[in-house]
Amino acid sequence: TLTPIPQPHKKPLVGNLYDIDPAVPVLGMMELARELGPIFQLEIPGRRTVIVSGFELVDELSDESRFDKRVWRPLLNVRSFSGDGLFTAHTQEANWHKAHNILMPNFSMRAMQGYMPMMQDIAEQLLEKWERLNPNEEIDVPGDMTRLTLDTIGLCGFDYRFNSFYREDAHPFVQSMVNSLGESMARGRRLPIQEKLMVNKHRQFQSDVDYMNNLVDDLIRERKANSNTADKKDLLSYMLSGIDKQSGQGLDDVNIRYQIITFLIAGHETTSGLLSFALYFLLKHPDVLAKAYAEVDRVLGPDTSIKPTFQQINKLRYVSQVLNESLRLWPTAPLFSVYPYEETVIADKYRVDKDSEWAILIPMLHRDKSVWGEDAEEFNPDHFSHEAEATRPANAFKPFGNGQRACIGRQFAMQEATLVLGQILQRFHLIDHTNYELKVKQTLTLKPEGLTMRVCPRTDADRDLQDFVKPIEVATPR
Ligand code: FDE
Repeated sequence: TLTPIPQPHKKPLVGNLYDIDPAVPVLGMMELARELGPIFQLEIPGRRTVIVSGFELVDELSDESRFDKRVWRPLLNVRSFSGDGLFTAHTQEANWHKAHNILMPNFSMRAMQGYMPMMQDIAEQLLEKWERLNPNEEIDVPGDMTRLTLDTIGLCGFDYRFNSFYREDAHPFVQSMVNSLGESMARGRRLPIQEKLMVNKHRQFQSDVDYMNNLVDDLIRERKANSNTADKKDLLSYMLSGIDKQSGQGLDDVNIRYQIITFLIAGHETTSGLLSFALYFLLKHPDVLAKAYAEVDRVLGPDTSIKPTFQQINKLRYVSQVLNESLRLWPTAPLFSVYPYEETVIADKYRVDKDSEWAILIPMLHRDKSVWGEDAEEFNPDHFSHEAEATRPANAFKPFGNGQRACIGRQFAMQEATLVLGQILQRFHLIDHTNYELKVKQTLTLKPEGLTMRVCPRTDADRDLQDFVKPIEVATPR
C-alpha cells in the first residue's frame, strides 16, 4: 500500500518556501531530515521536491536501470552558461555521450601521472606563499584553496594561468562565475512574479555570462590558431582533436566552450571546499593530525625541495582517508537529483512519478547510523580504514554522485588534494588562532565560511623520521 511522503505544514500561496533558510538550503534540509526522517517533500507553487537521505532508499534510487540523473531546476539555470557541457547535459543529449567518451581517457590513471608536474607547479606557489608569511599573518583558507584549485584546473585543462597567487582579489572570471552561479541558485527559489521584477539581476547575469564566454572563446581561438597545438597535453587539446568512436564525431566549438566552463566550475569550488573542510577538521582533531604527520614523515620525509612523486602520493593512504572523511561529513557538492524512466514505487510504499523532483541529500546519507555506526556524526578517518571499506555497502558513500553520471574528475580532485595536503603537512604546523567555529556557507557548493589559520614551519626536530625510507627516484611519465 502506498504511503504519503512526510511534509512540513504548507502555508497558503507559498507552500514550504519559507521552511528553509534560502542562504543555506542544505542546512535547512538537513534539519528537516533529522525531524521528518529519511524521506520528506517540499512544495512551492509549481514545484515539488522529494528529499531522500536514508541509505536503503538511496540504494534503490542508485539503480541505473530504473533511474537516471535529472538535470534539476538549479542546474537547468546553470545551463545558460554551461549548456550541454558534461555536468548540465541530459543523458539523452548526443553531446553527453560524445564528450563522455572523448574525455574519459583523460581522467585515467595514466593521464593523472601526466598532470602531476602541473599540479606540483601550482602547489609550489601556495607553499611558497605560506612559507613567506610573517608569524602573525593569517591565512584565508578557502581563499587560498580556491586560488590553488582554479589555477590547477586552468593549467591542467587549458594551459591557462589564472595566476591567482599573484592577485589580491579573485580573478574576474571567478567573480563572474560566482555571481552567475549565485543568480542561478536564487532563480530556483523565486516565484515567477518575483522573477519578472529582477531587471538588474538579469542584466548583471548576462554581462557575467558574456565575460566568461569571451574569455573561453578567446582561449579556444588562440589554441586553434597556434600551430604546435598537437604537443599540448591538456584537456583542451583532447577536446579539439578527440573523436568519439561510437558516433565518429568530434566536439564542436560551442560545446567545447561549454565543457571548459563546466570544468572550471566543477573542478574548482568543489575541490577547494574539500581541502578547506579537511584543514578545518585537522585543526580540530589533534590526534588525527598527529597520525597524518606520522604518515607524511614516513612517506615524504624531511626534504621539502624534492617534489612528491605520483607513487608517493598514492602511498598517503591516511591523508586520503582524512579527505574522504571530510567529504563524508561535508560533501562539497551536497545534492544530486534523479528521475525514474517509468513511474514506479520505492521501498514498496512511495510513489515516484515522472515529473516530481527527487534529490539525494548527501550529507544526511553520509550520517545514516545504519551504515556508518553510532559515531556517524563524529569526524574519524577510521570510517575509511581497509576493514570499514570492505564491509560498507556500495551506495553508502556518494560524494561524487552516481553511476555513469558520477564525477569524471574524482581521481583528479583526490590526487590534487592529497598532493597539496601532504605537502602542507610535510612543511607546516597548523594553528587555530581564532578558535574557529564552523559556519557552513552554501553557493552551488559548500565551504567553511571565514576559516582562517596560521602556520609555522616544521623542523627536523618535529619530524618522526625513524621509518622514513628515501624513495628511489622514478621519472614521472608525461
Ligand atoms: C559530476 C559530479 C557530481 C554528479 C552531480 C550530479 O549527479 O548532478 C558530483 C556529486 C561531483 N561531481 C562531486 C565532486 C566533488 C569534487 C571534489 C569534484 N566533484 C571534483 C571535480 C573536479 C572535476 C574536474 C570535476 N569534478 C568534474 C565533473 C564533471 C565534468 C561532472 C559531470 C560528469 C557527467 O558526465 O555527468 C562531475 N564532476 Fe565533480
